[in-house]
Amino acid sequence: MFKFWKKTPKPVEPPVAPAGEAVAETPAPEVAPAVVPEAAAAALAPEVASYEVAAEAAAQPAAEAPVEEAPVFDPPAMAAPAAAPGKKSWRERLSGSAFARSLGSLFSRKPKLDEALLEELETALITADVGVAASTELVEDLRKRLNRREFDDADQLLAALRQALIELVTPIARPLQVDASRKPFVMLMVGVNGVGKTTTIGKLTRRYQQQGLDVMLAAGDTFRAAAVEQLKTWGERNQVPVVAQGSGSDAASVIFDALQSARSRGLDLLIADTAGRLHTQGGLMDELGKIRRVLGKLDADAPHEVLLVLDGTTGQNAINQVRQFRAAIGVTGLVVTKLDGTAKGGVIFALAKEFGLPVRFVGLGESLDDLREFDAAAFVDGLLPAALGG
Ligand SMILES: Nc1nc2c(ncn2[C@@H]2O[C@H](COP(=O)(O)OP(=O)(O)O)[C@@H](O)[C@H]2O)c(=O)[nH]1
Ligand SMILES: [Mg+2]
Repeated sequence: MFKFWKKTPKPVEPPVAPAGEAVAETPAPEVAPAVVPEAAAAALAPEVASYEVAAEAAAQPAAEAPVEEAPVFDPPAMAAPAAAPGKKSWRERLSGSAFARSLGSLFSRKPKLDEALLEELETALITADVGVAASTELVEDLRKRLNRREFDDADQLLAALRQALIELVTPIARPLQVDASRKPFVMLMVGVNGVGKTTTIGKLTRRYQQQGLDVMLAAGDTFRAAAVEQLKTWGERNQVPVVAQGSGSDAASVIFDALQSARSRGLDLLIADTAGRLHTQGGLMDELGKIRRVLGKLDADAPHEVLLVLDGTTGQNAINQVRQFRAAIGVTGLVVTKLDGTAKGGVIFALAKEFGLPVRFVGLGESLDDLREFDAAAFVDGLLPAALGG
């Protein structure tokens, strides 16, 4: 197993990898170290579907392969996360959020329709990360309608709130369309550390495979060896090839190689991981721009989707992250993870109000099933008291 990767213990210095900006700007062919020898590439083809076959490739002279040191695959780590016994509902997943709990307790008291209720509602929304702008606007609209005597009781006001919340997020519930005419369609995952980029890649791999797409992964988080290993584990689980170089290598070069390899094999989808980074890390933020420029040498439109992954528990900080990553590389879609558990739940409304960027997926837990396409009504109903019915 993994002999191919074990093969060459020589120092990892990608032969013609774009080591710096200057090199990255050279014409594509020179930037293109084959990440794997052709034979190994073939051995990794999805239809072969086994890393055993890489042993054959190991028999090849490993001359030009920028191979990293022996990532011995650890079988216990391979145990797939227990598939949820029966997919959990949005409400089951979201009911623990501050949003669901505070609105639930507010309306279960059968409150009187008055200014105090509106103020309490506004506080509850702001506290649940809906953001001041969106909360104020929502409540202001309810206040007008209350004054026009549109509501007979608190339940009617709640129903109006539900409608307004759905209207707020419906425009951003735009699923990601993997354009089949792009071969491969290139998806780049970006975000700060620990938000769930790599885990989401694992879940997306499974999802797209089930849709019949041939997927390849690129280990563009070259910062930590563990990050490369984590992605390979997902590759192994799903039996898809993972293009990687040693940790410390150039991320743009790894992803460029992967695109070349995926293209030459006619694969449908390339999903590239990247290292977590903060806007304060100027060099790392610049690296994103470099990734785009280098990919552009092979496909002017790549990456076709830049997915910014946001941790749903970070609240308003998510807004800043969108600004920063938009400026650094441009963002075409969002994934909001960890909405289960301790998330306050409201950040998606704040994002909708502020940016209008599509939320492609949400993470409602750690199992494979828990990455869902964002569904505006299901989401809102998962947050609001069940009595509302939906
Ligand atoms: N509860 C929960 N945990 C998640 C979700 N998505 C990711 N995680 C966890 O978040 C942690 C960090 O994930 P990882 O993919 O390594 O983050 P990365 O640094 O952005 O690549 C891991 O423990 C994941 O299992 C989610 O939707 N819900
Ligand atoms: Mg990661």
